[in-house]
Amino acid sequence: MRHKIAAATAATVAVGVATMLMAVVAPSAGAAEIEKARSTPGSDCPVNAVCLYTEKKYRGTVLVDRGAKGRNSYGNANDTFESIINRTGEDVCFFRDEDFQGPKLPLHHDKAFSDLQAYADALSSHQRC
Ligand SMILES: [Ca+2]
Repeated sequence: MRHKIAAATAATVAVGVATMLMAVVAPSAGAAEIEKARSTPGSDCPVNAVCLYTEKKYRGTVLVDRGAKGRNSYGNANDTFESIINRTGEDVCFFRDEDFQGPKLPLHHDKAFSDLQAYADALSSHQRC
């Protein structure tokens, strides 16, 4: 009788360890998936948002704007962006100056510029157009 109880206890412990191992493995697999998603440039830009990146090809620091009115200034981030994505479903115009002033760069809905070229490190506002 004692042996049977001991065996049952050992089995319970074994299951408990297996469950703990599963719990340890599962989150790390999820983290790997997130890392993979982030490694695809631009994949961090959500639907209905405008995303501006401080480096070409949608890399570097990203500014995500979900506002329907756009931005009349990027503040300290003015003149720092080198690539942009428009996932708003509407055409968006980017401007060299604050308050939608200066030379204008239109970006059609669901399009992107991987290299802003003449507009690199120059954009300071955007709005629907
Ligand atoms: Ca500017």
